[in-house]
Amino acid sequence: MNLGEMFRGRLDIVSGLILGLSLALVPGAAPAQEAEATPASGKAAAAAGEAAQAAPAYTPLGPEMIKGQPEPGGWWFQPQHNEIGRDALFMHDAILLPVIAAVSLAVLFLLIWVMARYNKRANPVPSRTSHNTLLEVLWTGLPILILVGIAVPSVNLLLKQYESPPEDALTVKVTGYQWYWGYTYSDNGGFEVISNMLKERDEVNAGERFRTDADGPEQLAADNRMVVPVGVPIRVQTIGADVIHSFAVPSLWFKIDAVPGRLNEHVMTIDEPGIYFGQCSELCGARHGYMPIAIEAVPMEQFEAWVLSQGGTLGEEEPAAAPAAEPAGEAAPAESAGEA
Ligand SMILES: [Cu+2]
Repeated sequence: MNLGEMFRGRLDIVSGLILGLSLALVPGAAPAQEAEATPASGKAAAAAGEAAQAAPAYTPLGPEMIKGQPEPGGWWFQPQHNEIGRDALFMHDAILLPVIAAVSLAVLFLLIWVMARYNKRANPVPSRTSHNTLLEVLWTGLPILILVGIAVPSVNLLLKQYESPPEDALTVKVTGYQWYWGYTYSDNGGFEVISNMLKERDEVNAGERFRTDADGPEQLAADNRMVVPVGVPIRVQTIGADVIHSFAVPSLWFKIDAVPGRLNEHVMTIDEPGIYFGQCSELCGARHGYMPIAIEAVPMEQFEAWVLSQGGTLGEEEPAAAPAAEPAGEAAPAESAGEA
């Protein structure tokens, strides 16, 4: 690392600290964003009414469409709903687990055999054998073969999970906030949907929305879901607005960190319409356990109707709108790098 890089690194840290401080010094910032969600969805409802005449109306999927959620007493992986998930689950169930079980049983058998057959009582006169070339070649070669046999499909699977999305993939930027999620539809006019956990009936003030069974299970249901089209690749970009969060949905086989100042990317393709639940999976503060993820995959026409109901655009009519929606925090490190 040369001096210039060191200096730049320092500046990044300083600008990060300033950003953190300014966030901490604006106590109203987070609740204000939460409060904004209500009028926005009200506006959206009005827009949905207008859109209903022109385009096919969007209706949220009902609880019968929940496909990815934990089950009471569940101890295995959730059923997978895309190709990578199925491949990875096959790797675990059909390759890794049998190999682990076979190796463990073989070692257990050897231990018991040695204890029973070669103890002092069974062998009053000890053997003076110290080498056995065949055995030594076997117990070195066999594990190497097993490891290579595991490594080849394993690395292939890993590479597949890091594949870049195709150029025409739909981009959704997921921002982790303390303690809710924001979904920005960069290809659809750059609007952001704020998603908060729905509280129970006895936890809300009069008139506030509370969770019903139509929304999903307790602690997983969200007021606004991340709506995406089914069957097409989606470029999921994750970033943290304050601390590190992690965007994870077990039934879609991904867990991507949402790190402040860094954009992570993952291609998500969902096979069939449905609701898939997940949770923030990086300890991010006091309400870390209360920022569920609810992804709703719908056919393309339904998705487009939903986009219009949110005030978004279809296609790339307004690419200029996207940069304006970027949070100011991202610009800070670039500026300081320029100064250095
Ligand atoms: Cu979090």
